[in-house]
Amino acid sequence: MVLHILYPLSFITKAVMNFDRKNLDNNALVGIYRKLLFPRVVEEKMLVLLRQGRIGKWFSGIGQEAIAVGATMAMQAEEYILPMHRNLGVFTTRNVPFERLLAQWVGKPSGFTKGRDRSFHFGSQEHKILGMISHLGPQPTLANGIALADKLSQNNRATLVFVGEGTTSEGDFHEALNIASVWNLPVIFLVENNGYALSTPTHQQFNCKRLVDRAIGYGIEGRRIDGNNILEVYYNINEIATSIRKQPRPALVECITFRVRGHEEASGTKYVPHELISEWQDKDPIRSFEEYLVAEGVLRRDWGPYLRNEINARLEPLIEKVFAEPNVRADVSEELKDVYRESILPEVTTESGSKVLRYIDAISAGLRLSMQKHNNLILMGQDIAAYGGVFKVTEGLVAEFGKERVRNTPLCESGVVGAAMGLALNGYKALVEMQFADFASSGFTQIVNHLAKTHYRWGQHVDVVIRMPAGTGTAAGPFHSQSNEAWFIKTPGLKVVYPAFPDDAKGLLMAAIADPNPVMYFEHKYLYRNLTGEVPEGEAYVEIGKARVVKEGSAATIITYGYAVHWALEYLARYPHQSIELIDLRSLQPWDKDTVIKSVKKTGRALVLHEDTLTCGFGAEVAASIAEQCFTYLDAPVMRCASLDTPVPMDKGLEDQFLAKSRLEEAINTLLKY
Ligand SMILES: Cc1ncc(C[n+]2csc(CCOP(=O)(O)OP(=O)(O)O)c2C)c(N)n1
Ligand SMILES: [Mg+2]
Repeated sequence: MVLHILYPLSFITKAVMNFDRKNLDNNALVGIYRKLLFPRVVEEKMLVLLRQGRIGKWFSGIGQEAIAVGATMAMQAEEYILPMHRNLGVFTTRNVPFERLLAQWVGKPSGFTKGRDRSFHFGSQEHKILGMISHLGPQPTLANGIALADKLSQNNRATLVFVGEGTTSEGDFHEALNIASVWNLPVIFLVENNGYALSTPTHQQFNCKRLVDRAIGYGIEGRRIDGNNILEVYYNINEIATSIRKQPRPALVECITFRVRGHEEASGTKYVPHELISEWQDKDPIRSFEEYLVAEGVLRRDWGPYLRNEINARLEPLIEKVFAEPNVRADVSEELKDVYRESILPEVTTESGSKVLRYIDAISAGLRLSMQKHNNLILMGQDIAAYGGVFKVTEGLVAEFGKERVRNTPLCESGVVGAAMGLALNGYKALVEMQFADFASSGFTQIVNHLAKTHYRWGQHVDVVIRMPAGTGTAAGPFHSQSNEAWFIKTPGLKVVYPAFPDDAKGLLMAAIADPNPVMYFEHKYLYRNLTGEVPEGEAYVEIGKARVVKEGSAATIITYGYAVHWALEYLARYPHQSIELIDLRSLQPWDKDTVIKSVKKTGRALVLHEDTLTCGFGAEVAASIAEQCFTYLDAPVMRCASLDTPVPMDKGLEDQFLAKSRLEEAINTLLKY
């Protein structure tokens, strides 16, 4: 029969919904019943408010409550839970006050995101709950970082993360299972298989017989359980959590349930066979449990309605209180302030000498000192431990700091950036080495949506640095040579730095690591071994957001950064009589507008130069700012000199032609002669 192919109903039928109380006494069972009932009554209330137009969207978890409630009950209060959009029961079981939840859903100030994000898109450190972002898949990768932090702290804790069965098709889910398995992380990956992902039934979503069999491929334990049986959920999660606290390792639990309402209320259930819905309504987790409790003599039949009334009476005044709360005040400065956590540079009290170092050695020195200074700093990346990284930046660090802190990762970027974020959410600092900056595209959502937006959304800082070996000069072609800083500069919430000299390489790296915000740290591969300079020997910090005037001049200003600073220096060395001011921006987000504007007002001519391609490169932003703020001071149009709008070619001759450097002299001449 078609329905049975669609969904293995035979797995759970009314007859096999067996509740086994084990040694739970009557009080405990009633307590569980209350916990199970509460989110149902809240949701029913929300459906009324939705119909009244008082709330917007609603993603219903009706009929699935036993999973969120049962699993949450099995976790200890100090253990993190990472729920999804149907898991109200996690929040209510963790005693998050209903009025704060409602305030969150309707965007009031007493919610969790100051009206900046909706529904369950928030976290609460107080309740050890880390909410999802819309992209769904990243959620399990965070759990790995959280669990890694717990494992490193040796505090015998487990982490629980929820995913829908549709979400298991996302790459992040697979990266997360793989990392958790390889690193033996105490994470319970709970798949809530409710038959549908929006309108997509499971047979269009995956082609394995049972989703739980994925566990075999990752070498971890898997269990498939009845997600509508609260005691079964509770006992299974409890058993796994107890075991993995002692012997850290992941487990995959597939909870079978059904989404009896629409994906969200507005989308309806037309595409779901009615028989399926009514069959699953018969297996309603609350009604089934009620029946069991009545049969056991634990609950009087009239108790259910009584308790519902009691909860409703409690909710009513709270609802009115929340709706009476004034709306969030729109305040530009408050909005901008919350994009980043405030950052204060550490003070350096001891004077140290300096030493001539190669650019690459300055980065390594900054890393080593930061590892010594922050004993909660974890380095992660492909081949960074014994091998020392493909460029040998981390050579020797594993011997000094051990493989727990200098971690080789499997070949996956998204999962690792997610783990870095999880570490940061659980009290650590994390630094990820991208093997090449180009590969950051494989972790893009994590960087631009997860790392970048979290502080603004719910006030949680994300203490992660990503090292980005970037740029040309090594004839490495389109996928190992890109200058992709512009992808990140335009994303509010990220800081972006790009040192051009060894001392800045060390100082900016140490500042990035000290900074509580996510920082993209670009390092130029060609400069690694082709540039030396004086570098302070001890701790050194270069303030993020401050440019360096490399050379003073009066006839024009060149504003640049990274490798291109050296092209400008070469030019100036060739034409020493020209009085050109050279500014190395060093930081691209935030960037030092004041220094640039001051210089251009003085010289009246500006050329923005970079290795990145022209269109929408950072030069466009700098040029626009100069045009806006220096218009009446300019003796020539603001000019840009950038690389060709093509992918980076491999052949040396083609690469030379591609690079802005080949057009620099002509650009300066045009600017000066204008
Ligand atoms: C990356 C991404 N793609 C698509 C969506 C749209 N979307 C939101 S929820 C959802 C279905 C999720 O299904 P599942 O994981 O089974 O969870 P369920 O809604 O059934 O609880 C989809 C497709 C999204 N939010 N993010
Ligand atoms: Mg689903």
